[in-house]
Amino acid sequence: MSSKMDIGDAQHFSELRIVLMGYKEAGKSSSGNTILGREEFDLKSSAQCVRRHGEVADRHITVIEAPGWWKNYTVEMSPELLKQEIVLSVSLCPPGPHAVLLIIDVSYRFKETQRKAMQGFLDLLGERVWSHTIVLFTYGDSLSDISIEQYIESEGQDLQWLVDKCGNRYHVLNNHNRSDDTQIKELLEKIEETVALNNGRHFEIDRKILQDVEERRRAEEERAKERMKRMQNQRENIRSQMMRGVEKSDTWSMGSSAYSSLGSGSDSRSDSPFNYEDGSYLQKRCNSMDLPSPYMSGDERSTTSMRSSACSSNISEAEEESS
Ligand SMILES: Nc1nc2c(ncn2[C@@H]2O[C@H](COP(=O)(O)OP(=O)(O)OP(=O)(O)O)[C@@H](O)[C@H]2O)c(=O)[nH]1
Ligand SMILES: [Mg+2]
Repeated sequence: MSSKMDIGDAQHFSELRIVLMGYKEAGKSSSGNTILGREEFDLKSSAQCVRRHGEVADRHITVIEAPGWWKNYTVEMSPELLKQEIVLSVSLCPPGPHAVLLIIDVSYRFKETQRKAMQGFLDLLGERVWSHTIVLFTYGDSLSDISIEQYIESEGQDLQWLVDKCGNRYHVLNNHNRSDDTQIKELLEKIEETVALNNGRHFEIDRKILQDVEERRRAEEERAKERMKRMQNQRENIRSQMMRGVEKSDTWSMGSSAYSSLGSGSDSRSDSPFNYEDGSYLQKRCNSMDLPSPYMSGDERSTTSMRSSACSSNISEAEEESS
């Protein structure tokens, strides 16, 4: 299947596949919407990749948004599931993306940590990805009257290093000005130039890297299923032990009422946890046990765990920024 058409001197592609990557809140979804010319991506965070399509300037465009990493976290500090999802993002537009757009918000200071994170996450995809990567700056509106080149120069050596590493390929978007369609036309042309520099080839991730991640993910899913099974058995055991306790307690209470009627006068049963004759105590105990529901789906489970680690990251991020 050839997606290439010749229009005059320019190489015009009838189909383009794009992956958006970057830290959280950099403007990935907004850029996806600007590229597709409509609200295709929700502006809410997702732990999974999101894929959308559209027809733009005579091209069929597929855009994948990979989940964002925490701004002040390097790849080593980031959760395993997030790293896997980022690697898998490039396999969601087979045979592979024409370009990876690395999103950077110009209203936020670019520091060494961000450079390390970008380097680390892209390196997960293999060295070849760099020749298909374009830095896409968002918040172009906040640049006011300085040019993007002035911004890159003033931001320091970490950003300059990153732009150089991407072969000096960059573009700036103002996602709050959708009426300016030249910004998208120029971006698509830059993507086509990037493909031309790669001898007309899209990016294809090393099969070995993908297999490793898929195998690890399958093994984790198996372990998660096993854990859920163990937890369900454990709950069954606890329940049946408690039921046996209720039965014993009932037998005991019949006997003890005989004792109490012998003259102590005190109602020792009032302290007994098994005092509810209708079994409602048992139900309450089971309901209040701090155990996760065994009926949670795999996605919810991964989202929950990502969110919880994400929450702790968020706190650290806030602390780092305020210090
Ligand atoms: N002023 C301005 N705001 C922008 C621009 N691009 C994105 N935003 C805003 O930045 C915020 C985050 O944008 P998103 O597109 O949701 O960012 P994201 O990277 O997809 O975020 P996550 O998916 O949560 O990681 C939103 O409030 C957007 O409206 C831009 O070019 N200019
Ligand atoms: Mg988003």
